[in-house]
Amino acid sequence: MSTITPSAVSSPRMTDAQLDQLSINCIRTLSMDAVQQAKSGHPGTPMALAPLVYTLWNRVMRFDPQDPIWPNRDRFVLSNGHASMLLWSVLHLTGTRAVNAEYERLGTPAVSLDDIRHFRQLSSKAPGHPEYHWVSGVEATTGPLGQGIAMSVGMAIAEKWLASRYNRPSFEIFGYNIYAVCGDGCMMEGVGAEAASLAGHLALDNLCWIYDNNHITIEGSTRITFTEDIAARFLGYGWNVLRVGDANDIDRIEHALDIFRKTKGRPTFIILDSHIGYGSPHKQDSAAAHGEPLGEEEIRLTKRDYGWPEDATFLVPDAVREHFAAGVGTRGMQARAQWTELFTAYRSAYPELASEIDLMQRRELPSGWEAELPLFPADPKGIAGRDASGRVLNVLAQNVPWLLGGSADLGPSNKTTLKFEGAGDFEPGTPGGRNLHFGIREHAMAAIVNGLSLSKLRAFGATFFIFSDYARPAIRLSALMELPTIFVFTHDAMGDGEDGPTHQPVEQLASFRAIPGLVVLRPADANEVVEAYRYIMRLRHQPAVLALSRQPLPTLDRSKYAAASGVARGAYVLGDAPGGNPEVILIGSGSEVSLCIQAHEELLAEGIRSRVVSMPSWDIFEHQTQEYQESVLPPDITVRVAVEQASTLGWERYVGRSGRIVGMKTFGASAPLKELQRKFGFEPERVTEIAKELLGKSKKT
Ligand SMILES: Cc1ncc(C[n+]2csc(CCOP(=O)(O)OP(=O)(O)O)c2C)c(N)n1
Ligand SMILES: [Mg+2]
Repeated sequence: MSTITPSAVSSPRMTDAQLDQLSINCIRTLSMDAVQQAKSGHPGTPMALAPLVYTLWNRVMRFDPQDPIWPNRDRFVLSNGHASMLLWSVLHLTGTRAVNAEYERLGTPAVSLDDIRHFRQLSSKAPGHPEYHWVSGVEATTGPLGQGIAMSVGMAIAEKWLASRYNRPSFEIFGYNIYAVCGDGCMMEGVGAEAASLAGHLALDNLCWIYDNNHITIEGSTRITFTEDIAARFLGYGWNVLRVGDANDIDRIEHALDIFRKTKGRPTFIILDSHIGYGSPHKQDSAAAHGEPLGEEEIRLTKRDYGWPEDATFLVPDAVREHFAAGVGTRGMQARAQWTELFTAYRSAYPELASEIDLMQRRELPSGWEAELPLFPADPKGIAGRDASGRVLNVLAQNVPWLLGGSADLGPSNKTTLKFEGAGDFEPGTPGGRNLHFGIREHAMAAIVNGLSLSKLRAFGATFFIFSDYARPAIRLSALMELPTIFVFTHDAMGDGEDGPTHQPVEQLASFRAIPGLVVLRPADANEVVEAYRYIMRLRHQPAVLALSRQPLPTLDRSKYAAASGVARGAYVLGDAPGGNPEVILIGSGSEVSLCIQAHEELLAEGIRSRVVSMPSWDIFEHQTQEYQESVLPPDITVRVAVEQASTLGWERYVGRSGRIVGMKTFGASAPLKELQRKFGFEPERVTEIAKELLGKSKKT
C-alpha cells in the first residue's frame, strides 16, 4: 500500500476536472474529519451532496464571499440542516467574510478552519446546525426539517415583490434565485407540502429545490415509511420536475440548474439520486452514515477511496481555495461590482426608491412612519382589538411601503386585509401586491413570513390565536433567528364563545411567553393596540406576537386613567388609590383590564385603596429597571390579584404566594360570552370579592 502525501493531492498541472474533484473531496473530508473530531454530527449527507453544493456554489450561484449580505445575491438554504458541514466547508473554502448584527462587514472569516476543527463546540462558528443569527453566510436557521424549504418560499415571494416594486427599465436591481437543498425528512414534513403547494400556485420560477433522494432516514430505508411518487406529487403542485440520476455527475447537475434558470412560470424541483456516505466501504447507503462519526479506520478507507492522503486531517490544499476564488469568488465579485455601479446610477435616477432599499437593508423605518396613527376617543362600548389593529395596520402599511402580509384564510376575521388604494393582492400576475393569501396553511405561513423577514421586508402573518399552535415551530425559529417578524393573532380568549373549546386558547399565552426573545403583547383597548404596534415596528431583531380580542373592548378614558404609552414598558399603573398608597393591586391583560377597572372602581367606592395595573407584555416589563418594576408592583404590597382568560401558569411570579390568580385551569366551553364569563368567574364582583377576602375585609370571612 502506498501512502499518498498531502502534496500529491494537488499539483500545478491539474486539469479543471481534477480541481473540481479535489474541491469536492475537500468538502467531503472536512465534513468527515469535523464529525469525527466532535464525536458527533452527520457525515453521510455532506459526503453525498458535496458535488451538488460544489457545483451550485462554484459554477452557478451569484454570491460574493466578500459581502455575504449583498442584496441581489442568490440565496442558498440548507433545509436538511443536519448536513451543516456542507455549509461550513463551503463558507470556509470560498473565504466568505463575516458581518455583524449592524450589517457591517468585518473582514474576518465567517467560518475559519479552526471553527471547523471545533465543530459543534461552544463559540465555534461551525455549530451543529446552520444558525442565521450566529454565522455569516447562513441565510436561514435550519434543523427542524421542512422549515428551510418553507422559508425559501418566503424568500422567493420577497424577490418577486422587490423586483416588482423597485426594478425599472434598464435597472434590474433585484433579480436573484433561491436554491434550497432538502432530504426525505423535508419531503415528509407537512410544512414542506404546504409551502410547495403555495409556491406552485404562485408560479415562483425563481425557486429551485434540490431533493436528496437517498432512500435513507434514521430508522433505515424509506421503504418502511415513504413510498409515494414524489415526482407526481410535485407535478401535481405545478412544479417543473427534473431528475439527475447520479449525484456525482456535476455536468448533469449543472445542466439541471441551467434548465431551472430558463424555466418560466413554475418553480423547479430537482430529484437527485444520491448515496449517503458515498465512498465509505462499510457505511455507504446505510442509516449508519446519517448521524454518527464514521470511525477512524473507516475514514482512512474512505479517504483512500477518494485518493486523498489517508492520515491527513482537515487538509485544505491551496489549489482548492484558489479554485473557489476563481469560480464563485470572481463571478460573485464581478456581479456585485456591476450591481453596485447600476445601483449608483439608480440612486441618481430614483433617489426615493434607492433610499427605501437602503433603509430596508438596515431594518430601519422611513421618516413619517408613525404619521396619522389613530387616537381612539374614550368610548364605553369601544372597539374590538382586531378592528383597532386593522385600522393601525392600514395606516402603517401606507407609511412603510415594504410592510406586507396576510392571513391563513381568515383575513376578514383577523381584519388584516390592507384596503387602501393600490394595496393589491400578491398573485402570479400581480407580484407587487401587499396582501398575501396563504390559504389554510398556518405553518407554511409562519415560515414564509420568516422568509420575507430574512429578505428584509417587514412582514406579518395572521390567524386565530388558537391556530398559532399550527404555526409554532416557525414562530420559535423567528425568535431563534432574531427576526422582526409580526404575528397577528385574533380571537385571543373566550370571545367567540359559541365556537367552543376547540377555538378558545388557554395555554397559548403561557407557551409564547416561554419562548426566549419573543415579544408577546395582549393590549387592553384600542389605544394600547396603537402603542403595541408602535413598539413592534421599532423592533429590529425580535419577533412579536399580538393577541387581540374578537369582541369590542371599552376604549379607556385616558384623561382619567394613565396614557397608553405605558405599553412600551410592558406594564404600567393605569389607575391608583388616591395618594398612590395602595393596599391591593389588580393586574390584568387584554380584555380583563376593563374588568379589573370595574373591580378597582368598586373597591375604591368601598374605601379600599386599590391600584389597577395593565400588563400587556411580561417580556417587555421584565426588561425594565428594577426601580420601575417596583414602582408598578411595590414589593411590600403583597395583596395582589391577576386576571387573565388563559392558563394561570406563571402568574405566580407577579402575585406571589399571598396573591390570587383568576384564570383558566380547564378548557373553555361552547356558549355565549356572557355565560362563559359567569361560568369561569371573569366578573368584576368575583375579583372584588377575592381582593376583599385577601385583605380580610370580606363579609364572607
Ligand atoms: C422536525 C424534525 N423532526 C425530526 C428531526 C430529527 N432528524 C434529523 S435528521 C432526520 C432524518 C432525516 O432524513 P433525511 O431528511 O432523509 O436525511 P438524510 O439522513 O438522508 O440526510 C431526523 C428524523 C428533525 N431534525 N426535525
Ligand atoms: Mg434521506
